[in-house]
Amino acid sequence: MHTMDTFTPTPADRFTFGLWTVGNPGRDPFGPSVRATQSPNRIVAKLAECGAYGVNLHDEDLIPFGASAAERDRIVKEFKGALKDNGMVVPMATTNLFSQPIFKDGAFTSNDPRVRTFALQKTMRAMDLGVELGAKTYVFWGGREGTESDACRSPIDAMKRFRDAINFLCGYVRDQGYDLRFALEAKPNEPRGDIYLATTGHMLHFISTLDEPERVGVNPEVAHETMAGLSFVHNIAQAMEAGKLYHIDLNGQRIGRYDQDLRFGSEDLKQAFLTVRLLEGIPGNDPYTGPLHFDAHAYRTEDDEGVWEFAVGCMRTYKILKSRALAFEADPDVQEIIAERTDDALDALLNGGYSTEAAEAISAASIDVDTIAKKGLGYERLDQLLVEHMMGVRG
Ligand code: GLT
Ligand code: MN
Ligand code: MN
Repeated sequence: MHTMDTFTPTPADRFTFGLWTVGNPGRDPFGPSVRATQSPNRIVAKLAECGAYGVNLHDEDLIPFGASAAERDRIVKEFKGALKDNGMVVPMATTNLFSQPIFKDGAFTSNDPRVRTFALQKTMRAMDLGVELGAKTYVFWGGREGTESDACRSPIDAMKRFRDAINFLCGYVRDQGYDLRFALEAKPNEPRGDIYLATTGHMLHFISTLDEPERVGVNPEVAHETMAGLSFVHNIAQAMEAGKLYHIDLNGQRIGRYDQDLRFGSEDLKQAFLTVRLLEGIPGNDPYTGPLHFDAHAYRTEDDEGVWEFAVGCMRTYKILKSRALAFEADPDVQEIIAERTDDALDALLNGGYSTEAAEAISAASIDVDTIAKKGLGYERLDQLLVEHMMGVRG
């Protein structure tokens, strides 16, 4: 399909896709499927052919809702065979707590204790499945944990119920001795009018209120933070700095729209460039070393061939942006502008924390306010260099 070059994806790049992503048949609220439903085993083989490292899944992506134990075991056995034959792994698993009608008013936050019980039951079974397939990360996306009318329940009770569920499931994982971390995925709205814990920042605080906060991190998605009009780079930076970026959902999105889940880098290329730069640790931070997951799908205009063009496109764009980011960082003109302005005495003071002596020294420091205020910072030049590197005319 593509000629091999330095941007051809390989398993060493750690790229993953959900079964639901490349398996998306193009159904939307206005029309039915336009592509055939693919078997999970075919998806595994095709992804391997494209150079992906692994595949992620919801319980129901693999095992139809209501399947018998015998049917489940047969499907799992065949799926494991497909993984082995194609050298693919399952790094992440999750539960579908949004499709079945019983979850129409949420799962863990539902007012009905029977729904909450069923949600825990389904999640424990899906965790067993994920662990059996080798998953090390378990994602929680609260798809229907939200409201159209907040008169239906106290949002304070919703927080408590969500916390109780995550605490309970941490207990289950401990009890089973599973090596599994949780990654919470935020989204501001859709399919509900408002979804609880709307952004990655909300999730980060929520995690600090859990019984076992070390087990739990975040799974930020480009589209979801962009829908809320937020900077994806700032979101992941906060998560990385807190040691909480346990997983990531890469895709493309334009602000103010429904959840588009477009091919990575197909919108807001500058944000995508800065995202890759940060994930790879290019400015000097600790890199993100987990799987690079694309939670996206092909346009509804596409046939099967277009789906695999889409998948390869996500991965190639990531690799191309990485090489562009390295070239940008190595450019002396760039370095000259971003080089940290240092002052050994002031730096020591600022990094030393509070003491009475430091307060006195800071009070006494003489700062040339006018000179500093007058000087331009060169960020127009810096951003133009960034754009030129992205467009491939430098480096
Ligand atoms: C669903 C959602 C995604 C989540 C998936 C995990 S399912 O497609 O739109 O953002 O990451 O449940
Ligand atoms: Mn997602
Ligand atoms: Mn999305």
